Amino acid sequence: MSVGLPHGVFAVVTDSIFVGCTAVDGGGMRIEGSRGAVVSHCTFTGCVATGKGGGLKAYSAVTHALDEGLCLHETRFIGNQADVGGGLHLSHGKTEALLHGLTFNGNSASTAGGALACHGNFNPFSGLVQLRNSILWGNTAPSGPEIALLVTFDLTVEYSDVQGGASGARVDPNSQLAWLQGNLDLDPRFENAHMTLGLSSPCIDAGNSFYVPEDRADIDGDRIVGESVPYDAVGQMRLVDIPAVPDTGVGSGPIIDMGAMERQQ
Ligand SMILES: [Ca+2]
Ligand SMILES: [Ca+2]
Repeated sequence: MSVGLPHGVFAVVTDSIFVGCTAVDGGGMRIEGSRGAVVSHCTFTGCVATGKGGGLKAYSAVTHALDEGLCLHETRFIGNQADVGGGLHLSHGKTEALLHGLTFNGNSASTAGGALACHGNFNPFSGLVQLRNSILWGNTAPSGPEIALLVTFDLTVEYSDVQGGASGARVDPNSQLAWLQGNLDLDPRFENAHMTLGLSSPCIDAGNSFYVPEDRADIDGDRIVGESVPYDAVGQMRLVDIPAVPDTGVGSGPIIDMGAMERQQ
């Protein structure tokens, strides 16, 4: 079953697994012109869209423009397929999204954006998306196997491991890709199909702990939404230090790992 989130609502979807779902757009989930949305602690796997967004498509219509933004975090996209945006597709101007703690692996697009495609239609409004503490690795597409910025879209990337780096992304002439601090282009050394990081992974203790978003979905059920998100994508502690691994990231305590899965020991 796929889930569609319509105009005008503020949607919170958390702690869910979307397996083998199919749709024209948004194989697992489609968010269409919602007031805003939080999607966290989810897994999209084996979902197929014949159009856009194999796992998830989020789209801001002109009058319902995700005014309160999209926060998509601590979520895995594994082995999804689409024409554009094999894992995730964000479209139209005025979409503002924060993407944090995501892992994309094995997603494919037949046209562009194997992991992530951002498509802005309405000049001069460009969408603005911030991608932080994430891993995009082992995804495929003829153009932009990890990232495609189509028509007009701005994306910033920080403390993320992206195969092929900035030069591997497709960036259309009116789009901008800002490659900021802390990024890697190194094999994340997943040790299993859950995308757990192997102990030799360069992504361990390599993120920026200050970027952990607020727990707006209250994933730990303590009715405190202003604290930082306590869990990774599968409910393990989010901030864990691995003493044997040098801390290459940033933070005042344990350093977050890149991706959706925190190495626990
Ligand atoms: Ca860590
Ligand atoms: Ca460490």
